[in-house]
Amino acid sequence: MKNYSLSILGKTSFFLCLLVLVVGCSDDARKSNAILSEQSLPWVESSSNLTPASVAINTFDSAPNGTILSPVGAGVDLYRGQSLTFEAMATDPDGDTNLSYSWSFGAYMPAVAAQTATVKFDTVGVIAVQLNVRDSTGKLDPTPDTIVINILNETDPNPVPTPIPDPNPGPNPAPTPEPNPNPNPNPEPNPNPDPNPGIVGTQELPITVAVDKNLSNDIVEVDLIAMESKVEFSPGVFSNVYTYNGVIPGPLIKTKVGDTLIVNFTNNLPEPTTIHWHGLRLPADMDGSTVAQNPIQPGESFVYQFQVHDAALFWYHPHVRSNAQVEKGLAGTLLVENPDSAIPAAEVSQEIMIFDDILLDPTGQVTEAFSGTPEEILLEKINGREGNVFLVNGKVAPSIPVEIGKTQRWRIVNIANTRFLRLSIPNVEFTRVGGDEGLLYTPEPNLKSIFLVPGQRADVVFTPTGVAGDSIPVIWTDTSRGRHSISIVNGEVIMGHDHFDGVQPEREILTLNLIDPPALATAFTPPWVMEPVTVIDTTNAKTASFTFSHGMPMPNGMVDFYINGKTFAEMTVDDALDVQNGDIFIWDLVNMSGGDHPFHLHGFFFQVIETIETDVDGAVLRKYAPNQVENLDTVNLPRRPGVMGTKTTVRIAIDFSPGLGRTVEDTVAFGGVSAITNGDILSGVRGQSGGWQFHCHILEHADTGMMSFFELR
Ligand SMILES: [Cu+2]
Repeated sequence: MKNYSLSILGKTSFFLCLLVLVVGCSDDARKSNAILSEQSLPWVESSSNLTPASVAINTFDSAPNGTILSPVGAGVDLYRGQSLTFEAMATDPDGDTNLSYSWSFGAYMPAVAAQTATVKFDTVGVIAVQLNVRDSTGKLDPTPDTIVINILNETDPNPVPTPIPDPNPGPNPAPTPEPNPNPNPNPEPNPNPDPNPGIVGTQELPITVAVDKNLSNDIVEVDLIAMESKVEFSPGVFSNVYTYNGVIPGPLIKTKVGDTLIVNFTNNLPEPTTIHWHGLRLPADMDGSTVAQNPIQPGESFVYQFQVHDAALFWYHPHVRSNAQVEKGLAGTLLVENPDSAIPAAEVSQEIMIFDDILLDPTGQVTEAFSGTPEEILLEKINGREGNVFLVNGKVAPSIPVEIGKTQRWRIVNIANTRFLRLSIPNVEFTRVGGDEGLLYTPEPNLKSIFLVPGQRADVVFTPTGVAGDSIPVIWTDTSRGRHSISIVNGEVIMGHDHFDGVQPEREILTLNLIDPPALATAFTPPWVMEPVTVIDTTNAKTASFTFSHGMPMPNGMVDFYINGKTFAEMTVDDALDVQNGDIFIWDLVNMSGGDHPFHLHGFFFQVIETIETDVDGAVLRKYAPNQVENLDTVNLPRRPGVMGTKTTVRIAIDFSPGLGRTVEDTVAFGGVSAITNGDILSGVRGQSGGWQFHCHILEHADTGMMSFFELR
């Protein structure tokens, strides 16, 4: 066994190696050993000579900073019901050997504090096991070992993959008189048959929580590793995915207002990536967009560090080839809590609900972005990608217990590439208490459904009623958003109205199993005023206008999406809007196209002033304003109200004043897409000056050009 040295902050350093002993649980012991030796541990030393007592795993390479050599790919395969014994051995150069060890197993099972831990795995799925070692001063080894374990359901070590989703279109809900050569551009699986009988009945929706390895009360420090993994969305079928730390969704990062978040990020993907912190007001050089940061290359690391200021649910995802990387699994949540919230944690039962959909092929693999025939490629570009499998917290059609009479607070995020989310529960009325950027000024009660475009969040409460033993579905309902049909006839692209738009079959994506509460539950009613909102004063605002449109679809599958008539790739710094620190702006976001576009602004809040529909001559057809002023980072731009030439304009206000720890200094050499650099990001003053992106959050549209940026000076 080899020991590799790690150098860490300051004087302390550990010598660490990790031992995994297989202690089979009775009958399965031999099988377990066989599996480990034959197929599952490419990174094990002397894999030809495995015995149950001496499987040594080198979790670190010889790099002085202790780069994690493994896991790459699947990691360890185990069967449900089997046990693994983990043994950690570390020597402390301080010589007092007063080390403490703890193991974390995501949210699936409790953490264990010991040098040796034997753990039985009863949950099918992917579990990242992390080892944390502290020295006598309490200082944590900054590079904990992580092992990814696939817990399999089958007893056959080589299960024959069975197709899960039915990629064929469901039955046509209504015959249509108009000829449509391609009636269903976004194939839906048959809505009725149980898509995943082996997973239905899951009693919980665990989300792995990132381990905070920093002792300071106001610093949260976590490690994220982007890696290739396998997950079992359907029993026995392993999908090759991308994950943060081996789990889908990525680890939940828990912080409180004012905390400094440090994320030690390593890219173990075979392609470059970044992390964008969706909705966060952070320094420009931490934003992770491609005008803020050069992509992090495979094998490279990057430290994201910023303070969190707003109590809300945020999420993080790549900003490089985001349509492909997010679809393959890279997305996680960041919760910033306010200990003095108007909704005390003790009053409600809080759940984080991460909704997604993915497009799996008949073998259970994620379909490549923009693949297939030119017609299929155009459909994915024009309409965005909608998947055939719905995921709630990474699970297919899960069930969760819900206490009757106990108010549920659901923090919902829609991380789908494209799918608009309209959720309802029969006989339930929701009260929306918060959105993208935290609690509303006043609650919005009596809502029959919750609507979220990709990227948006909602904070809702409701109180379930009924009888213990009842099961209640959570239903997704389609929304008309301007989907198009595409056909290529004689080398000519014909784009038409899609009669499936808004009428796709309903789907039951989650089941609530009603249970009696342990004591008499009392419903919680949020206060009438929850959080003050500062209305942006636009008296002396500057103005800017951005049009959202697309070019002609070509028979070879090409189509460009534009902001102000250009794709992002065509833009130079000369195209970027100039913004001065302290400016107040009114932006007109003008949708000229026949489809909706969810607009997302990086790094700053905005407030919607009004929405204006105009005819071809510019005359106002209709105007409407939101119910209340709300801070947003994502808003839907509804499609034009009529024929080409009509427009829908969403008018927003943005305050570019520095603050929140952000100064006006520009610490990074920006200059737009042609001159990006990482700069020396961890030294000096941290500014909000720099390049900031805004784009459509239908990721296929963003990737096809509907993305722009401004320069803040
Ligand atoms: Cu769009």
